[in-house]
Amino acid sequence: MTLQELAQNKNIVLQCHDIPDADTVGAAFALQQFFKSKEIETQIVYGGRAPITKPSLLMLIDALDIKIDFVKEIPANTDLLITVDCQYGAGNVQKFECKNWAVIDHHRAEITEGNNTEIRPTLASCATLVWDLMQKENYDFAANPLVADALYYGLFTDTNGLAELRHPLDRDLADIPHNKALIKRLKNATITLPELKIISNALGNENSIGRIGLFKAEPCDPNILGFTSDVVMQVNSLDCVIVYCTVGDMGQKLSVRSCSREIMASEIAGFVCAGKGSGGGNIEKAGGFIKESESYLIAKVKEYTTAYDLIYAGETATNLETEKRYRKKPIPVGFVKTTDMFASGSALTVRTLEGDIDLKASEDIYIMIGIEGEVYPILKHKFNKNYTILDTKYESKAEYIPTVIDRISGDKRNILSYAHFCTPKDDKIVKARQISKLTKVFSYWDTEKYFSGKPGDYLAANESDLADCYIINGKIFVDSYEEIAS
Ligand SMILES: [Mn+2]
Repeated sequence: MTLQELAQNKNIVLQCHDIPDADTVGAAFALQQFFKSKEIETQIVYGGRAPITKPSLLMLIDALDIKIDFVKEIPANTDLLITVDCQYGAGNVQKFECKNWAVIDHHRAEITEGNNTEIRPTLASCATLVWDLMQKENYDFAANPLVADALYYGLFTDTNGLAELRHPLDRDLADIPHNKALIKRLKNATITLPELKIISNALGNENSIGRIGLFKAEPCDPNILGFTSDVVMQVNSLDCVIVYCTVGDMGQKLSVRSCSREIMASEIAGFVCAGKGSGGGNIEKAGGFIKESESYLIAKVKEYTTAYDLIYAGETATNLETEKRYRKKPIPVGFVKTTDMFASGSALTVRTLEGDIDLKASEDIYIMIGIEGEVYPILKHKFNKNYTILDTKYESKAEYIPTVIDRISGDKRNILSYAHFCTPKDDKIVKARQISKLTKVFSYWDTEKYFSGKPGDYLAANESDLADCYIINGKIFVDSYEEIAS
């Protein structure tokens, strides 16, 4: 679906979800401005039980002069109804009958029909989705700073102050120029006095499991959960914190914090929510939702505490020496010399689907691009020992190609334009074992973050240095390694 297709209609209504937040309102406002640029007038509405009371949202509406109406019905001559940050007919949005409707949303798909639906649950905010759709129409954000402010703030609020960005596109939107003074004022108008009371009650409602703090709040905005978990994370005897509240009949909304290198907040959030909702974020901060009971949530947290094997490369005995030998098939992969992209010494961030990797540009450091688009750094001498450079231009079919950003200048480059093909030399031999339990591996490379393996993945190490072990995705391993005689 493209915005250009939707712009074939005349009387368009943009509907926000009930109890609107900054993401739905900001995204609807941006869409309204897009249609305006095509000389199409639109109306922004929302239904439900109550009008907006949230102080920061009222401030946003006022500051950007957003016209939004709390309505009981939509005009009879509506040609197209677009639900924004929600899905036509879903539970969180009042259903206004309209023959022709479209959906622009980033939540899990709840509806199966509809010709005009753009639903991308991998994005952290609807603002990110609208930004992507408008970029594809070459919308001029620099000339329309209020639109940039609306989208930025939508993303900001849906990700707990950018702490729970998920997709590379979220991180790209987070870099958009915006009105810092306005965002600062909005940031400091997020709670009301009654909400402060909810926070204070939650702080006293503790039920921790070992060093994982569990705190229950009364039903409240996700912001309030995030605020509370930030405070609780400061407690010296806790490594990780989950603050949650029950919403609706049987759902739990959670905010997660971690200060331990053995627990990634995004991972425990994903673990707890797996199959029952969705959870994600980054290493230190994450959030999630499950359609399950409170006791289910507590049981999952208990399960997490024993679900993983921990391996510290070089310290933990892995017994890989007794495993089978595998030869890496000579499948071409990509590589980039960091100094081909940026001047030596530049502080770089490689933005990947799995998260950001920080590096310095150096003659000695190359970046490898695997067959699934996964990237990892490699030292030049290791590269020369293990790979032969090919003379063909690099191409990739991976879903998302990493970008590399100079952290000082903000310069952004697509890794594809600088990459070349190489093939592993025949002598890359590893010993490997399929793992049957969730496993965290701290590699030589990064002592702050671990690689997570799931059952079916492989624990492997170069035959010449068995202590330098790492995880290889099960599918990638099967595709790119073959067993050889011992
Ligand atoms: Mn949203």
